[in-house]
Amino acid sequence: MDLNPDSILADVLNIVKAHNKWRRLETINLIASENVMSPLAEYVYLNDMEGRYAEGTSGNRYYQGTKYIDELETKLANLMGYLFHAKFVDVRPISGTIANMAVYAAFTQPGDTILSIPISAGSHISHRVTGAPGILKLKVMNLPWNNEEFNVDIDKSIKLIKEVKPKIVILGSSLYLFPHPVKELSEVVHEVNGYLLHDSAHVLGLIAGNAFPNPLDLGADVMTSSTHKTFPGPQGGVIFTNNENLFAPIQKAVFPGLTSNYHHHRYAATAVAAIEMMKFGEAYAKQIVENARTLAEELHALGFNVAAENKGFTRTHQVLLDVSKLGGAKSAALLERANIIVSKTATPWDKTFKEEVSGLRLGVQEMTRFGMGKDEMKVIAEFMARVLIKGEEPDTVKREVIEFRKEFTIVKYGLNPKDLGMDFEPKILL
Ligand code: DSN
Repeated sequence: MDLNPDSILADVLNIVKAHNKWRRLETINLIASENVMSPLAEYVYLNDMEGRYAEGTSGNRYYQGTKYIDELETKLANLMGYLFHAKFVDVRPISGTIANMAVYAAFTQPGDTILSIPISAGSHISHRVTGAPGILKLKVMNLPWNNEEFNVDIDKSIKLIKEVKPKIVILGSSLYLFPHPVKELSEVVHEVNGYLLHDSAHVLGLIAGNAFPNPLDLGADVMTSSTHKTFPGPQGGVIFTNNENLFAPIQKAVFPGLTSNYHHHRYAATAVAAIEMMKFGEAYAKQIVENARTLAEELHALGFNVAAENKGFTRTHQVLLDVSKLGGAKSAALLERANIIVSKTATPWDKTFKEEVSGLRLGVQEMTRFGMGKDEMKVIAEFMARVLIKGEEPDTVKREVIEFRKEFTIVKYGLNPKDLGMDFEPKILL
């Protein structure tokens, strides 16, 4: 290994430049859990708060020098509370997983049972025994799932909740095509003295744009989320509730429980993203859902096996393809060679998915943010069919993808420093 610091430094910079060029300018990114920030959010993301500590809560810190962090944290919590109809908001969790873990830590004891949807139906790892609940020694049981409805089976779930009396029932998932039955389950969860937690990580931007029902309005006790999927902020986490009694233990679990620094430099960029959602959220969310629906229809017309045809394919940013013939991993790898970035996923009908999964999960939020509409979804579907159905050489398609992508490099539905009269445009390293 070359240990010359100058050549390592050159390598580091080159790796970053290559990544930025490839993922920002040359690929069609359909990873459903990612997004790009606006130029203004990226500009304010780099700030001195990055290196500071502010353990505690606003106005009640264990450190000096936090007056502006206090002000910003409070402002961001208020903004997010307004946007998502929550009286109490904790913006300190550094990720969605930490947000979920804080909720479990606040309301469960080792040995307690929680219910979440099956991993094959798209549950997040932080809802499962292999993740945070396992670390906290919780027992995790599956909510019954209905493949036809592509949703939680309501009647069977009500029966199970009555039998098991779980401490927490988690709805919301990483593969998320249709709203889960929050209203239908919350009543019975409350009857057995449990809490309904909705993980809104994937759909937060859609909720902000009124394109997806707000779980807090429908009876969820707590809503957790990350802040960087359809909601186009920096990577981070957040917890919402309207119940003051629940908020205090949640806050305690976040600190001193699970975090010591909160990566405060992301607060300003998260606030910019929230303001962008207030200004442009409706148009953005509507376009995302239309694009996802169009992509699903086009893929179906080109011969793909698209999930949930009987339900109109999707009501979110996501589309699920069953590519069991080729396999999820192989299909995703072929598409990557064509500069189309997707994630393989289990499907609810996969019997075993440890070795091979049969699905591809697609998300259109990032390409929508770069200004793509229904016409572009048709082009993307055609690119995918050429690689996966017609068996065309991915390198040939890749050249066309790079050309196609050149027209879509400016973030829409977002703010730019120029909008505020600043006469420059921040640029990532290229
Ligand atoms: N695992 C991520 C996803 O892709 O959905 C979320 O953390």
